[in-house]
Amino acid sequence: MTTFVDRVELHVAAGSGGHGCASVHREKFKPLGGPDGGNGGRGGDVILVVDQSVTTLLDYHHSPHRKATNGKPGEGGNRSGKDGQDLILPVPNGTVVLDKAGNVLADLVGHGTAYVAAQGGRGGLGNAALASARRKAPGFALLGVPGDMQDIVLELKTVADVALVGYPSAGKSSLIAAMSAARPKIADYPFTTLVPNLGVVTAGETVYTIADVPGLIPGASQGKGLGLEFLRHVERCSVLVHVLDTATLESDRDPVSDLDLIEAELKQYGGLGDRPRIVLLNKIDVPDGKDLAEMVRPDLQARGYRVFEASAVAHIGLKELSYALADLVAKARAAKPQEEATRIVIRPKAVDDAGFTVVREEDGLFRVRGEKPERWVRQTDFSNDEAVGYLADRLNRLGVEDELMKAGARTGDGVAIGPEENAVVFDWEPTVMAGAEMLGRRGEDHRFEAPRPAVTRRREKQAERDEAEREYDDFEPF
Ligand SMILES: Nc1nc2c(ncn2[C@@H]2O[C@H](COP(=O)(O)OP(=O)(O)OP(=O)(O)O)[C@@H](O)[C@H]2O)c(=O)[nH]1
Ligand SMILES: [Mg+2]
Repeated sequence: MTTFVDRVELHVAAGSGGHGCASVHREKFKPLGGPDGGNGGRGGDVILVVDQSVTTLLDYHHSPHRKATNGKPGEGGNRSGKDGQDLILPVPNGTVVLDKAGNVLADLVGHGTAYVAAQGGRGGLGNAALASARRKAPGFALLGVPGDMQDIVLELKTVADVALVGYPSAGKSSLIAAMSAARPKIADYPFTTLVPNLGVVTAGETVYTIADVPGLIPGASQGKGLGLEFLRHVERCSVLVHVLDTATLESDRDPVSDLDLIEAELKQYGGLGDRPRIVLLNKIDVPDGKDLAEMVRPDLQARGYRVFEASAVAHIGLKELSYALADLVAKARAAKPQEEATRIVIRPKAVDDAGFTVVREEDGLFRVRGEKPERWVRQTDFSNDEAVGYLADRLNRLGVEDELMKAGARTGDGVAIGPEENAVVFDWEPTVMAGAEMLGRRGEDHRFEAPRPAVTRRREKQAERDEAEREYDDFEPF
């Protein structure tokens, strides 16, 4: 079984953020020196980057699971955890990124063009960063957010100016070898070429790229031979060359019927009708081939084609061909200015960061969806009451409580935060939250409290109000 490497499914996982650390500074004779837990590091991203020296997706076929490293947890003594390393995955120029449903996420053209396929999770804040006037000694830290996981499909659509199409063994790869410095595999059996080869041709002032496509045979559109799927590589080319074999030993073939057949297959594939075409009669170094070429030339010209004769092996007629192609390429470029796409970084569309929704579902469950509430839930250590209280405060501040109330939620109703398959569900207890506020604020450690002058207390009150107006998220490093 041949291995196709111009389409792979890739499973990428970004690194998770490191957990924040909850720690209290300790010194001799000063047992409670204040919170000093550092922040967790950010998880690494998985980034696809176009690298001109990479020509196939073979690597990803062999190992389709890729993961960036996690951020390290924070430590006591205000030490932040190290960020995870981004994982850079080099891909060929012309790689198209799709989701599993086939939607195009990105079309990567131009050396250095990058696409963030999975974003690393944020590191959790340590208790030092969570401390505030209101919450002097938080006994908790935030968890790191798990990294993004994505299943994507990579498809290679070779970016070349000229595409060579034709039967197997017509000499397409031989032509690339003769016209450029590329050294593709050449052999006298069909389907030698399994993935397109790319060569760079210089003709006078013009430099252009030329690619071959695995050979086509009758019925390719029905999946015969290597099928039609390689024609996607032709889609981006601006000029097509029909490479016709004048020296085939197969008795039922001749250049004209070969051409008709390949044209029929191209038509079946579709979308290539507007590309200028050139006909190349190859292998004229063979005496019978030269005769046959002379014979069919008028026929082909009558069909409106410009006809060239060449021998890839004996290097006949190649200069003429390469200049004619340069001419067509130059015209195509003039008609469509090359889009320079160097070093563009494409990030997945940002999710709507601000909003959230509350929906009452059929079974009476209230479902909260939104980027922030869902992330906050993931950052919460549910074994720590204080951390849960902090989550409640955050949700409150965003207005989730109010919306739940408006939607008709009552004490004891089930509330789910997150999507069906990955939600945190709890019983709603709005009064407990309010009550907690009366009993004593979360995170206050009364051992710190000493009698203070009125002016200090007033300053603290103001600081509390200031903090209340601030969005909690502002503290978080991104
Ligand atoms: N005599 C002669 N033989 C040629 C010429 N061009 C190619 N060949 C031979 O034809 C055979 C097939 O050549 P390739 O270049 O591998 O053909 P291809 O079109 O790339 O074939 P696939 O990759 O299988 O589609 C090899 O044995 C070549 O040496 C030519 O101009 N003259
Ligand atoms: Mg070949």
